Amino acid sequence: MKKGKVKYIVIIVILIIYCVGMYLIFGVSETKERNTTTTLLVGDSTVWNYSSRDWMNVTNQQLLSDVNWQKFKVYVDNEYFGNYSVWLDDRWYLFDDNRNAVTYQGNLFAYDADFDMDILPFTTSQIMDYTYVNQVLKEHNLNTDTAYTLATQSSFDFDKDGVNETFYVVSNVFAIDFFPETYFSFVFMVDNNQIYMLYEDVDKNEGVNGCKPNLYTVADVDNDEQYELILMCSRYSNQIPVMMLYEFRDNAFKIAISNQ
Ligand SMILES: [Ca+2]
Ligand SMILES: [Ca+2]
Repeated sequence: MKKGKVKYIVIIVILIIYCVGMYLIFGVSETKERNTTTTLLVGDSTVWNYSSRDWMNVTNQQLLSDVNWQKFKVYVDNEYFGNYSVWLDDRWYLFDDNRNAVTYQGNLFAYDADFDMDILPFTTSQIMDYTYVNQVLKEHNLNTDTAYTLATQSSFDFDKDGVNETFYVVSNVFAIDFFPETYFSFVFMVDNNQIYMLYEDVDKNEGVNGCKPNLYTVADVDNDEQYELILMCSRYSNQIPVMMLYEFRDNAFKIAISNQ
């Protein structure tokens, strides 16, 4: 074989190895993420679409009505409820395969995706130990001797390291039997004695301003093996609640998408 030809073959072989290597390093994970698409129904006023690593808040009437009669995996209060066709009016209505209406009561979370979503059930209880809550209040120059309209905690293994993190939700908005000068709402996670803030809102209290937060759903909505967290913040009366999807990245919670 001529020397020049050998050189040529060696270069081609190196190029092929390089291309295969690059595909294995970057291509496989890219393909997995690209293929992940999902539509989420969160409560009655929020539809989120995830595709090509991008979130979209679906508000367009045409796109919303396209969802009608599509089949979703439905969860109510974070418990699996069934596979139903959905139909939107003043709220989501559910129908079985014979188009019989199925009634439900509670917080609706439903998804249509090309993967089985990991949804983490959790329970909520009243806060017993206010150490971290008091720390947050002090950091915001708020009096720790305060009344609450909401003070709950939930513990679950958010980062999958085998140890539970605790999520605290406290607020004094919409008080009836007391009238604080300043209202506050905080949602934070405590992991290893560290506080990680999700939601903080402090302002002058006018009785009906601000919103009352609560943990809505914990699920791996994009199938990357890390949980995301949906927070609902209810506003006064029948105004549409604020829905926010949080992801935990670079040691902090960030909002990936919100409904407003
Ligand atoms: Ca953990
Ligand atoms: Ca995820």
